[in-house]
Amino acid sequence: MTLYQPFLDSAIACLNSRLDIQPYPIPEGFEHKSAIVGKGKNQEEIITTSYAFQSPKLQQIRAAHVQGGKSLQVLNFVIFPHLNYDLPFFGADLVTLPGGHLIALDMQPLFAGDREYQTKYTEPILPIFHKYQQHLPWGGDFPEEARQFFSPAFLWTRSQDQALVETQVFAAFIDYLEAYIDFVIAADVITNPQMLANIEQRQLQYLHYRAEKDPARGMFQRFYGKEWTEEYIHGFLFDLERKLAKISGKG
Ligand code: DBV
Repeated sequence: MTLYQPFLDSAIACLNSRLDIQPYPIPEGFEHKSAIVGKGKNQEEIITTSYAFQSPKLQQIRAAHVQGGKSLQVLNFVIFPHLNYDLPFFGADLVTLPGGHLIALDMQPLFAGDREYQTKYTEPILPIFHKYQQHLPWGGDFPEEARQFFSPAFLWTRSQDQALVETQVFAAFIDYLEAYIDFVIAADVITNPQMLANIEQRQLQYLHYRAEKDPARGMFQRFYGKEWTEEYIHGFLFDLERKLAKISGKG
């Protein structure tokens, strides 16, 4: 059992028990990918598996799980709401590299600067944030341009301590996900045309940023090549742009 497998299993179990989730298509070649890297004694098989679901209010719930031995484990888990809900994104980036663990967990707001939005989608999370923040000290600098996509409840830490990941980070991940599911259950459909246009615009900005700046791009290119990586990013991890192009007949 690798470090993030229980995170993945528990997340899927939570989602299944509380929402009506259905499979979301994963393009061929992405469900399971493996490569052997390194030489001799340092040889390691790097396996990336993908998971994806959808629900009536959630356009895509998806996870990428990279397993490459003790010093390379990644779980990137993101939920994209349908464009007729004002829900935030659920975003978890759990990364174990030779230098240690890097943890990013947030409900990423559509409208970070909007007071009403904060009251609705950030304030309820703050008690959970404070509960874990004391165990997970601020991880330091992160890209300035990413700031607009994070909430004040952004848990961001770097640690060498695997036990901390297995206990506090695991509990935080599940608490954030449960709180996210509460939001999903409570969310009402948006019909105001101006609001719908704003949601689509912000979702695309977010997606664009994440696809453009994906910090895993270098890693995936090394393991699986450039072509596979770009297809994986734009055709699966952050696929909304292509889906919209298809709907409007441009794709
Ligand atoms: N990150 C992803 C996806 C990954 C992934 C889809 C499938 O968005 C993994 C894999 N993140 C990943 C890896 C690293 C990071 C780092 C492998 C390590 C990269 C390296 O050091 O080589 C939050 N993730 C990071 C970093 C941040 C985030 C700030 C450090 C980047 C750096 O120091 O340059 N998560 C990241 C982010 C957003 C988010 C910027 C949102 C806007 O949700």
